[in-house]
Amino acid sequence: MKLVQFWRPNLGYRVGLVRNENVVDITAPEVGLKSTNDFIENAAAGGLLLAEFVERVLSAQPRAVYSWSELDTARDLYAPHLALPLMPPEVWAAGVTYKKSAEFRDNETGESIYDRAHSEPRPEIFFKGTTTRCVGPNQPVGIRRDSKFTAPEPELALVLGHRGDVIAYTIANDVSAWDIERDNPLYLPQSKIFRGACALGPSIVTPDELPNPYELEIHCRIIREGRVIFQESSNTSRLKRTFEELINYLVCDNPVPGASVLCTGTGIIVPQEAALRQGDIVEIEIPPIGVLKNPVKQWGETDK
Ligand code: DO4
Ligand code: MG
Repeated sequence: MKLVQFWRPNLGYRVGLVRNENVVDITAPEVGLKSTNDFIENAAAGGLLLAEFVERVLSAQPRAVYSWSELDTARDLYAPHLALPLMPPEVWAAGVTYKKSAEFRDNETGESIYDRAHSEPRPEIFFKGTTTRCVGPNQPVGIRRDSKFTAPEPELALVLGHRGDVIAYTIANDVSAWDIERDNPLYLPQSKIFRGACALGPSIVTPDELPNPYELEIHCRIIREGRVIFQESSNTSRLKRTFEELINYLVCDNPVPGASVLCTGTGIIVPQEAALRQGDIVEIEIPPIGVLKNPVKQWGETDK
């Protein structure tokens, strides 16, 4: 099952079930189901899987239907558009889970700290932010004003239940200021957490639709002035870690709230020549989750 959130003028945020090229509005405010988070909480409270719970709600009454193409558009308060597929109370991320990411970072610093985190039993896990730092499909991801080399990190992300179970999958762009991280690994939080540093979406997909999440193709494209200036693909089969391993370390004596997200690391490394610039478009595609597309915004003096 594939779910989205979208904005409907006059009605506010809605929850949608994606069926082929259409989105069925399954919001039921009369019974407290106004957001994806409400669906997640209510499913857990009733001891049901998210997909099972949605099926029950769906059968209650006829629903409005929208076409995907109508919703897949930039944010405009006066027009329906896709939004963040959920509001994660916390976003966490695992790092150097792919060899390529560890090698790139060690080459940059001349150290082997990344290789050690790649190889040792304890994974690298860091805090990535809250909903405030997240953007949904078609909303701008950011470049900090003090960074000259910010890059997208295309990642499969896990939506976690309150017991650390995987209740859905989504796409994340762990946008990172690599020059700040390269200066000194102790600057990691500043390279990772800022306005528009995390894009999520376009949908969340429940596990029944992704029988093997360790065999997913991940494609990334950067488009500048209508031209593809970078494209590369990876596959989750190259992940060094299992999701269980990552989650066990994440939730070890750490109460992560339900509907939080864990990004699983990047296997795609963008060269410095393709560092993000104002006006670029980043597309990350993981079939069957969809294409997460975001324009890039350079933050500056006028942005408070
Ligand atoms: O410490 C570096 C962060 C690594 C990361 O975010 C990744 O490999 O995806
Ligand atoms: Mg990352």
